[in-house]
Amino acid sequence: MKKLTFIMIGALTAWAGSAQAETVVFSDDFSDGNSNGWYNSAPSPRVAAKVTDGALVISAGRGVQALYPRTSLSVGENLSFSFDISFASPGNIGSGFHIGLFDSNGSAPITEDGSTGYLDFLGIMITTNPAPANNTPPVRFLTRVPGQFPALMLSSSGKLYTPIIARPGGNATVFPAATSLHANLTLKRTSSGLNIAYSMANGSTVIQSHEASYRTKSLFSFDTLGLSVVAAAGSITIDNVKVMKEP
Ligand SMILES: [Ca+2]
Ligand SMILES: [Ca+2]
Repeated sequence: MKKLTFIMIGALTAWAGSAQAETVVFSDDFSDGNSNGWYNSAPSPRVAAKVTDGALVISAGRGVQALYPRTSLSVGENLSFSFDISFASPGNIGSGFHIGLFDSNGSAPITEDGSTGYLDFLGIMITTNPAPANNTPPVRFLTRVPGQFPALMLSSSGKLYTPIIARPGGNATVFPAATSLHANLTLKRTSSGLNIAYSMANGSTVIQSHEASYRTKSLFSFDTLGLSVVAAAGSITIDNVKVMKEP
């Protein structure tokens, strides 16, 4: 009996080990040369966001969204959204660059550019200033107010988004122009809500980061990612986009 128990514990440990593997929910390195599955905020197809040299170039003043399989988090699990990004000419503009993870919240799947079908989306959006002029903390964490506006994330106005924490935080770093940076936004479900962690790294050096917790009883499922840049913040190029679920 002792031996059997030992074997069973061994089997359970092996099972737990395999269950802890991370799952790739979405990935795109644009090596196929097209932006299929990505939808931009402009109604004219493929103008505001197109693939060049194996990366997605997003015009200044535009946003993109992509849908991935709806992923729900249990306590202790997290969803991480990471990508490489290069700013052509990072402009000094508050809330100039946005990263978001959203839940379509029962809306029909988006299948076209310039869609106005985002009205009821829920989600978390972070904004930062790509080139702050002084030491003012530039990073804001926001939640979307559903039922207010049919587009998703170009505007971060108070009517469309509510701050999770009143004061912006994070390091006031000027992003180097035309340099590949690595961005990460991770949402971890806790017993009281979500822990939100954002970082931007240049090589192995983290040049901007911020973290906060958000009390929620319901926002634990996500199926849409988004990125946008306001006009004065310059165009951006993104690559190696990945959404992972991790235990
Ligand atoms: Ca593609
Ligand atoms: Ca690529």
